[in-house]
Amino acid sequence: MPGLDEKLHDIYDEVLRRNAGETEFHQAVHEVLDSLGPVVAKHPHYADAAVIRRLCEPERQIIFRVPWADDQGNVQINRGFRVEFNSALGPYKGGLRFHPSVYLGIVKFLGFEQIFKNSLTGLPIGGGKGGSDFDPKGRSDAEVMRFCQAFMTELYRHIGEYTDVPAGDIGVGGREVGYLFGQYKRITNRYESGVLTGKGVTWGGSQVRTEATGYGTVYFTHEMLKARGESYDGKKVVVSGSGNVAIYAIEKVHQLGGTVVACSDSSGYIVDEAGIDLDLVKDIKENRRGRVAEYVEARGGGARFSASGSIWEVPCDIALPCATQNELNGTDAKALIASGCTIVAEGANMPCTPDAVRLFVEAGVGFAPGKAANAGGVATSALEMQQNASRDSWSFEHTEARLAEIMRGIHTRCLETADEYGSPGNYIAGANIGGFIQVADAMLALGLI
Ligand code: NDP
Ligand code: 2IT
Repeated sequence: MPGLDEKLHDIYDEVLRRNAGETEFHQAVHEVLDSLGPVVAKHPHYADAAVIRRLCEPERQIIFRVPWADDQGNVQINRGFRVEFNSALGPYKGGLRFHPSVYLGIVKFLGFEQIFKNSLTGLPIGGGKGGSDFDPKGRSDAEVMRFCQAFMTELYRHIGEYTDVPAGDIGVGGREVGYLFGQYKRITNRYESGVLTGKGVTWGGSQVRTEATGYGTVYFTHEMLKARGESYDGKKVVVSGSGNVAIYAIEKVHQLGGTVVACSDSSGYIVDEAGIDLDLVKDIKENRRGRVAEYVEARGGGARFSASGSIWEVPCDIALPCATQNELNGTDAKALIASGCTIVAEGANMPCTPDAVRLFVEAGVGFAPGKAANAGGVATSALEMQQNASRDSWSFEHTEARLAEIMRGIHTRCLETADEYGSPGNYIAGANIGGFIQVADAMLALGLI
């Protein structure tokens, strides 16, 4: 790929060579290296001390067999992963993803992004990610439980409050974290609350963790709007996905006076110009574990479902991709720009392709990368760890106020860093450089380890 300065180009070549076929990981590394030119120009010691090369190599990668029995008694074999990427700032921290597309390249891209995201929160957490190619769709509750127990039967030996603290991601929510925590507790005979986050509030979880990623993304865009003298009032918003992040992004947009007119799942998207009825979406996705298509029948009126085409063809002022990686491409970006969209923030991890990002930047669309915009989830996980460590639990209001403050802090840090390194207003540069410097300085302080 073009555009990298010579030292960074060599590092990128080495990443390509050593991680063949892991295209999402290559993409995530390129995105960061692309921002670091002005940093190594100003501070050559980062390149000379091989900090960047070390950052691109995970500290530890664990791959394991997950054998379990389905409801018919058939043996199923899945593959489990935990990539412990960087622990310079704190214990490895990041979610677990259960989705059939999961392979090492996806876990590594997510773990790599997590390093910089976690650094941006200003909280003491390193970066990691894990998951499995297990597909929860169509599985009974008992099957999901047996799978989670089998997964934890290997994972437990690698994690701990001071070592590595997993949480949820795609396909892993409160139910799965419950089964995982239960098995950890059984195997270790320890009520070690701080080993996992995203727990239920009655057994060591934090208020607001469920809402935090979606709420945080909307808080971040609210700061972007304020920086332009605008607000959410009267804004038309499109949110892709209908999972944890999407649902609570929709909730907060509505609370702030905007209207979400479309959302989606992997089978298609729904449009409701009157505003998405969130209670109905929650019932379909959280209770019934159904498909968004069911919305149209239940809602009637002007709502429609489309199984083909792209949700990004729906005109909007603000677009929040909250489903999965590379779900918004160059064609989608052109459609959004043509419809007058002025802000795009990544609620998901790396949902916009490099092409789409380039088009947004060229068109002057305010673009917030996931590392900054979706950091509210992991930040609230770190608040959950704080509460677990002090055997305390905070109120919803207090926790939400902390989240809002953290998102404001990340927004300010992005803009100040972007200014300092010659890219005023560029949230991509701000997030990548801001996240990098703190980790890199810690790595230098800790010596060659
Ligand atoms: P969920 O599993 O709760 O929801 C995922 C949503 O995205 C579902 O609507 C799902 O549709 C859709 N989706 C998933 N994969 C695909 C695909 N390949 N193609 C089309 N649609 C897809 O996950 P989350 O909401 O937790 O995660 C969404 C994104 O946010 C991910 O990128 C995740 O990494 C990121 N994220 C999550 C955080 C968290 O705290 N949970 C924190 C920060 C980022 P369907 O139901 O049909 O599968
Ligand atoms: O991508 C992410 O930041 C998450 N899935 C949340 C990780 C966490 O540890 O809360």
